Amino acid sequence: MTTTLFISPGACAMASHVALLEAGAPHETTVVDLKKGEQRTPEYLSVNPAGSTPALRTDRGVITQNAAILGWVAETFRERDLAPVDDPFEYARFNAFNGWLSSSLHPALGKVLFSRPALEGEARAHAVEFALGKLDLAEQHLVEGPWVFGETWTLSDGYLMVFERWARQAGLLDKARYPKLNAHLDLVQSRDAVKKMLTVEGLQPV
Ligand SMILES: N[C@@H](CCC(=O)N[C@@H](CS)C(=O)NCC(=O)O)C(=O)O
Repeated sequence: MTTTLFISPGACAMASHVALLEAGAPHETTVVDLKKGEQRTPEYLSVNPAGSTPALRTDRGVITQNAAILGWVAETFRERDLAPVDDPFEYARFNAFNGWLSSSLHPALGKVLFSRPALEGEARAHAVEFALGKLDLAEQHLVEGPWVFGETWTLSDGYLMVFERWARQAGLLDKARYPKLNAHLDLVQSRDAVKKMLTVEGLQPV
């Protein structure tokens, strides 16, 4: 089965893109240019009525949400050891972390980076502090190091990388305040699947 992943280069769909590459899953990518508003064309809305990327078209229909796509990839390609799918407790922790990225870290950083019109003054300062607080939580409590779940790499590492890249590009990933997250980003970007994803999306390591 070949799937089609709808991506926007550099956006959060990088997490699902890395997952397919780590799995060795046969797939194609289709670019949805968010700057041109292609996520709101009738053609794309027929794929994902929510008008956001990623979306993964499979032979059974479309899956949206990075967290769900990561779970689907991990379960479909079990033999690749992409997540602790055979241990209900550890798998719940994997899903909890991905849910936190989706519902907490992503919106907090997204507000700083993508608010239109751009935030200014006190509003921006407040949004930055809020986002830094989320990164503090990851640094101090959620990420074990060197990978999110200690010695074992999982698909959560590719998902966290998205937000570490955004934070570093925005000058928010201070090396002294976030040593673990900085080391994690460098480690993730050295993986072959991640290098391939960056090449396909026309990006560079940051
Ligand atoms: N929680 C969703 C977030 C999806 C999302 O917000 N994607 C952004 C790109 S990072 C998007 O497509 N935005 C387009 C828009 O809001 O118009 C997921 O992880 O899949």
